Amino acid sequence: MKRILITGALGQIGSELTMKLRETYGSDNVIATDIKMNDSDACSSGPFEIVNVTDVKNMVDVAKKYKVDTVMHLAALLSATAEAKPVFAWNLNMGGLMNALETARELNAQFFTPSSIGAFGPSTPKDDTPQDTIMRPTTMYGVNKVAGELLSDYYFHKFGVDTRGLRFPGLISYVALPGGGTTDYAVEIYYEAVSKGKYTSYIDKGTYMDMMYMPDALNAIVDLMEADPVKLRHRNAFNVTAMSFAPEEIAAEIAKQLPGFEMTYEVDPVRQQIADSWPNSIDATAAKEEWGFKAEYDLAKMTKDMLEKLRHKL
Ligand code: AKB
Repeated sequence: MKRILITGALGQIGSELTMKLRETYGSDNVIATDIKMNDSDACSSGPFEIVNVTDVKNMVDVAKKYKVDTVMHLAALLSATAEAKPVFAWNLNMGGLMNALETARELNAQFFTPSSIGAFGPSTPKDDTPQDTIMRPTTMYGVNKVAGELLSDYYFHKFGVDTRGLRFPGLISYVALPGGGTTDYAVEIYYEAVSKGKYTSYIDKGTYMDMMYMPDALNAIVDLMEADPVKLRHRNAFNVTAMSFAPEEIAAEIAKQLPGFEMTYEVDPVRQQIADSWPNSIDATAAKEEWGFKAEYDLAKMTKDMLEKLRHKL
């Protein structure tokens, strides 16, 4: 049985991952932490502690209090916010990661942190981007993610910390909204489709990016963390993806299921430039071969579920 500390537990991934892990490993065995509390289930359904990830003592003290054997470090700024506040992003994303790795080292704990398609850059092959390839990102977020992958590998080789990671595409969910990402349009579009019947996209037509529905992302985290280490040739971090689409394709799928839906464009140059520097589609063969990664949701199935869930929620 695992005993897991999660940082960033109230964020887009954390709020759902906390609930899934509590169902899987028991509520008392999943310690949710974040910089502040809110009234979500992640706070009320099990142990919750305030943790500032830039304060290593704070993190280690909480980890020791609960005797955790796994650290899942999710607290980070996403790509667009990091681009607007690069120094803050470096300090939070890299400082927080270093502190979380140190916490894992001190407690001899297993470690997970997400990387991203943002770790790739304009000189990376754009289609079917391989697992091992050129990684020269041009965004602060991407620089943080590549450095984070290398640092996580370093902690594995140097200190024997069982570090594992996933290069996530844009994650789509009806539970918690993302904030400050480039792929956020693919979440917002569903909310506005249901509430207003129309959406103005800040990403231009013809811009392909990988995406994944949250249930697949949560399963991927659990499966990777349960995977037999002997089978892992890679660790930090595995390409994973479920679909790749451009704004006009998600709009067409929504219109099929919600007749009358309309989309217009008002391109944001900053987020468009970030999107243009990322792959069109990535290749997840290594994840499939080394630990059996699979995704259940394609664009049509995800759209059906998103629209159904949001009709009840909004
Ligand atoms: C972002 O857009 O910044 C994130 C990501 C792909 O890492 N969703």
